[in-house]
Amino acid sequence: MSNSKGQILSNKLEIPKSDELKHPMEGYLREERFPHIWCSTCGIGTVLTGFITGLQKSGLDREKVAVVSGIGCSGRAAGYLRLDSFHSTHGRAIPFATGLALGNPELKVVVISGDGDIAAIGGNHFIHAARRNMNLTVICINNFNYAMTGGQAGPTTPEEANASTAPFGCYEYPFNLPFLAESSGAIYVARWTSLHIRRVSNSISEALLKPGFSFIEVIAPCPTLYARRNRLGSGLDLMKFYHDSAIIDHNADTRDIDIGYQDRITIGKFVDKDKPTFLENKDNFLKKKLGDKFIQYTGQNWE
Ligand SMILES: Cc1ncc(C[n+]2csc(CCOP(=O)(O)OP(=O)(O)O)c2C)c(N)n1
Ligand code: SF4
Ligand SMILES: [Mg+2]
Repeated sequence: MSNSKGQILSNKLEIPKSDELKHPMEGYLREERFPHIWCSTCGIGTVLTGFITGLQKSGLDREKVAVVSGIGCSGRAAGYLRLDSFHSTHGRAIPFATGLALGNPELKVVVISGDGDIAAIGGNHFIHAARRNMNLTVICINNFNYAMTGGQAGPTTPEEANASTAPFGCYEYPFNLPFLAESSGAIYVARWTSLHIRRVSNSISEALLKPGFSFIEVIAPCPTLYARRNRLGSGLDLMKFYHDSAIIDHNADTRDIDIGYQDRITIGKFVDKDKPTFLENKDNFLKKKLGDKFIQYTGQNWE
């Protein structure tokens, strides 16, 4: 692969020694792709930083971690990470990630993408990956709109919020993503805002170490479209709003944590349980059915 200047870009994970680091994130970002596309005070970069910190804290071997994104401003996350990362098509990050996780069960596969990508066009894949308890960590950056394509209303846009396709305000009922994830079968469900970045990174590190379908929603500012159309100010103003209106309640019932327009935001870790993953379940089931004829798939013996 080469960049626009014809320089060869390597996917090889050349990690600088700690005393040579200019920055703690160095080695985790594809600096040759900078400047990034994100607007000033957009929340996506903060979530990316939270992910890198969470990955470092988890102690996982980065050569065994893959990151997949779909399309959108949030969908650019994978492309900036110096990991095995893939920028897939809109709504198809979860099926792409499912293929990776099944093809190589040794990998920890992470999806980082937007609310539109995961809950609108990709909603079907989301509920079925959770139902099957696929071994994936899904991080959804929820900025309440389809930002990249001009600020259209999507399935998480709160009622009353203005969007380019809802000039008088949105009148659809939005998804409550933690409830959707839990009721579909996720074994780990949390919601944070980009202000609560230490909690974001701790949660990511915890989720990465849990086998099965884990889901983390991070509410993040989109100052250029969502905030501008709703006259909510800059990303910094939205961070102040998160400070004043987010309530941490780990015991909250996910059925009760809908997000209203500029209303309180309940955050916390709501679900943390253990259940056999899709592959464990399949192996146990087929072992029982086939006895000695059963050959376990390891990702190495498919031929
Ligand atoms: C199949 C298909 N349909 C529609 C689009 C246009 N499209 C690109 S990004 C996007 C929405 C992105 O919204 P979200 O996932 O919330 O990401 P954000 O930009 O808000 O971070 C849409 C509709 C596309 N690229 N492909
Ligand atoms: S349009 Fe919104 S989501 Fe996209 S980069 Fe700008 S601020 Fe971020
Ligand atoms: Mg969005």
